[in-house]
Amino acid sequence: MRGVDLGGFVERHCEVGVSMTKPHMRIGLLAVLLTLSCKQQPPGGAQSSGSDVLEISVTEKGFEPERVQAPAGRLVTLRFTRKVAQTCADAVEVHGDPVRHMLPLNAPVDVKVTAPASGQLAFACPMNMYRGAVVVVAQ
Ligand SMILES: [Cu+2]
Repeated sequence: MRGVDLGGFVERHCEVGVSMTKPHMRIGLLAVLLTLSCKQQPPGGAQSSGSDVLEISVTEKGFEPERVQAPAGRLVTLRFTRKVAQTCADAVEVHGDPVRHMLPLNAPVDVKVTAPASGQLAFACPMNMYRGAVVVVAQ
């Protein structure tokens, strides 16, 4: 009876234990940079035709203005511009829209939405701390 050579076995299993810890912020920044490079329309791009553009800034207070108005059923463009580096609102989620829209610093991001028939359409940062809404108004 020969003893089993455990040397190789142990070595192989020790290699797996490499830690891949990365700071959360690093990942967030990477996501922002990726968004910048592929999906962004140039700032000051054509503000053309048809749909209303509603400008919303992200400041240290959150979304400003917090509430914008649109006629019932109207297709409107929410143009988010994040103006502060340190905020948890580095992205926005619109109710009913599965896409998380990243908000790079100082780069306007257009999100087209259709105003509901009545009431309001809410949007918020991913952690739902800063909130805002498109409020339906009579024409
Ligand atoms: Cu948040």
